[in-house]
Formats: sequence, structure tokens, C-alpha cells
Amino acid sequence: MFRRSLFAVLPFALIACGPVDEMETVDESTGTQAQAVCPGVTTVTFGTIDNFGGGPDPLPYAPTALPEFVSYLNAQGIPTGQLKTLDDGTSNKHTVATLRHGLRSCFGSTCTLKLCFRARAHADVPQDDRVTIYNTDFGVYSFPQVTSQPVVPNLRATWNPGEVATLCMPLNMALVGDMLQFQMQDDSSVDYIQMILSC
Ligand SMILES: [Ca+2]
Ligand SMILES: [Ca+2]
Repeated sequence: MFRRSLFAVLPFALIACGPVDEMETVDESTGTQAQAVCPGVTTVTFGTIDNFGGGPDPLPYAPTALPEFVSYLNAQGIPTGQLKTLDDGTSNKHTVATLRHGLRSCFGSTCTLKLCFRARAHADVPQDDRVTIYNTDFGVYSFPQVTSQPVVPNLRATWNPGEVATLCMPLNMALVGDMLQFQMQDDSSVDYIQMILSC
């Protein structure tokens, strides 16, 4: 219960930065951003790591996603009734989540960014499932794609009903703004999502 109430007052997901002493070693005297603001590995977690425990997991826009993203998907022919949030094991529905990550100020030329999520394949046809990550272009809301990956073969050799795995993909930071949108169609459930920045 504490976790849920905490999320209710936080504008961003919880950010687990490196050790405090690392954070304090950033040289502020130079007045430049030549060095990454968040050295080391910074992980932002969306949802609750509870082995698909059910929910809804606390997310900023549960039970669906940013309203403009929902409207965008509706216009692509995916009705709201076919959208679901984390931990939902219903087949023939798209898992969606809005990722307000707060990492952008940490991006540096020496950094790499990846997105990982824990997923489970369900009944029907998970073998053709796909994960698409969109950037949020505020005011326009055309949601340009950052990446779109078929689970098989890009992320896994197989994705048959009952399989559970942590799937990861690199993200091009040049295409990543302050907020991403996650979509996985349509016979899988997602336990949680993480963005991992390494600098
Ligand atoms: Ca499918
Ligand atoms: Ca979960």
C-alpha cells in the first residue's frame, strides 16, 4: 500500500541512481554538461516487479496510457477495449504503458540506453507478437517510432504460450524525448518495464 500511495504523488517513476557519493563527484565548477549528469548505471522501473501479480500496477495513466496515445492507437484501428495495462494476461489485447522516465538530462555522448521488460507468452498466437516504442512529440502527437521489434526472432528464438523472459532492446537516444510510449501486441503480458542508462 505504501508503494501505491508513493506513486500517486510522484510525477515520475522512481529513479535508482548510482551511489550518492558518485552523484556528488560531478564537477559543477566547469559549468558544462560535457560529463554525464548521472554517471554509472541509472535504472528507471515502471510497474511493480511482482511476477505478473496483478494490479493494476501503479502507472501515471492506468488503466490505459496517455490519453493522446490512446487516441492515436484508436486512429490506427485499435479500439480502447483492446488495450490493457501491466500484468493483464488477456489474449488479443495490446499492453500499453506511458513511460515518463526523467532521464533525458542524463544523456551524454558516452552513454547507452536500453529498454528491458519481463513478459509472458499467452494463448492464441504469441509467436507473431511485436514491441513498439514511440516517442511523444507534445503538441503534435504523431508518436514517431523509436524502435519496433518482433519478439521472434529479434528478441527471442521462440515465443510460445507459457514462456517467460526478460526481453531487452537498445534505444537510440537521439530519438528519445522526455516521455516514451510502450506497446506490445497482442498475446503477451508484461510484468514491469525498465529503462537502463549506462554512462
Ligand atoms: Ca499475436
Ligand atoms: Ca507487475
